Amino acid sequence: MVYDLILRRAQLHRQEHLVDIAIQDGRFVRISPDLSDASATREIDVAGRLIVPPFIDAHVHLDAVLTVGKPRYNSTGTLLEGIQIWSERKPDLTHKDVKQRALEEIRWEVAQGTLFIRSHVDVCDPKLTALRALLEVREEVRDICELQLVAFPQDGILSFPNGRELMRQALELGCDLVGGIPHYEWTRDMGVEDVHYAFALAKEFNRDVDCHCDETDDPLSRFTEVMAADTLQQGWQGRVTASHCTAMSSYDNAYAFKLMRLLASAQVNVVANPFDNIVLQGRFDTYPKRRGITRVKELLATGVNVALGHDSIMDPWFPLGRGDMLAAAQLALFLCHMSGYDEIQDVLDLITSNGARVLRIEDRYGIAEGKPASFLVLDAPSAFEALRLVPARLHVFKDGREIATTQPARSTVKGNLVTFTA
Ligand code: 17E
Ligand code: FE2
Repeated sequence: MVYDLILRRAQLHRQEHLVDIAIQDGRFVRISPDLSDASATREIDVAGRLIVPPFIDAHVHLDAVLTVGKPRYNSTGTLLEGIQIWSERKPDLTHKDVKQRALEEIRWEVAQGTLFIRSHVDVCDPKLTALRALLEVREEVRDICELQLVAFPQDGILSFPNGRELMRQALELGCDLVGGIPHYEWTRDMGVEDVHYAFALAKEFNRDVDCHCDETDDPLSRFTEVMAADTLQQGWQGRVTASHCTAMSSYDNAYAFKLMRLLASAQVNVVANPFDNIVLQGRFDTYPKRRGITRVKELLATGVNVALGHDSIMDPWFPLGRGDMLAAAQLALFLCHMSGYDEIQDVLDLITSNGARVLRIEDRYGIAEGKPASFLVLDAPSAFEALRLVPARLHVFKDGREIATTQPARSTVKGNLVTFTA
């Protein structure tokens, strides 16, 4: 048998021994400690490097990427000023502008191994300009990246004129999921209604739910519990994601533990966004300054599925970023105190298998015989080293096809003692 491709001496996450991996017709067909009796049209000796399934960006705003500084930079660094700047930029959005920026950023993500992306799209725009553009992008990038779009009411469902109808229109146009923003509605009651409306639409259109929820340091912002209750009442277990949930880091512990158990029993996923959370939260504090990222480690210990998003790449909320989910994972490791050896292994799951569960793509995700041959070759031998170095993604494959390659940077110190490569 001559396979299409064989990877030799591959390290898989959490496995002890190296394996050879054979790929045929776009799928993994054999994974075995030794395929030395088999050959292939192309063979790559990965020499003990880590092979992982593609990274997943479970939360980003592709309509806003690469707009930083236009019309102005965020000087307070708050979420609120970010929303204000975005509302000034929104009237100037054009179909072409949104498409060009989104496509550029998707290329950055793909180059670095992220092949599944869930993007929120602001629908508080009577013309739905960004949504129409991103619906086209979703189709145009299919050969390199799978994109899910969430109808996201940035200015509120109840607090924005015609908000309910715009959400409905977004779903009719083909949005994949229903979003929400309860903590930003004018009142607590309106926030509760924001969540109920998202679930009602989800039921009507048979869609999953992913709301921005409790993205604030206000310890009294308690809408994640409403999402969990609606999930249970509607029988939507496994189909719901609460994004950000930064208030959870400010809740009283007694309440936080009650909530985390409720989320676990409702099988609600939580997505944290380390770049934006650490930059946007804590802005009304002096010292000590809250970190503002949700309780990732404790949620995992309670049995809640947690994944990560990049959230922003050069936009009114976060001016920096390069679309690298491995860098996001490294930051989460620092911010969430997940530096124990086993915890470092878990951090890799946040941008791989846990993300796959959020996006509900598990049937076609992972390195196993029969699954589509989508994977990355990292220039590191383990999760530990990958999170230490944030190394190059040497090869990026989707369905057996190589779609990106990167040459690692090499440094040489010209003294007489060391040659250091990184
Ligand atoms: N909008 C929002 O409400 N929160 C965010 N973190 C971003 C946009 C990036
Ligand atoms: Fe977000």
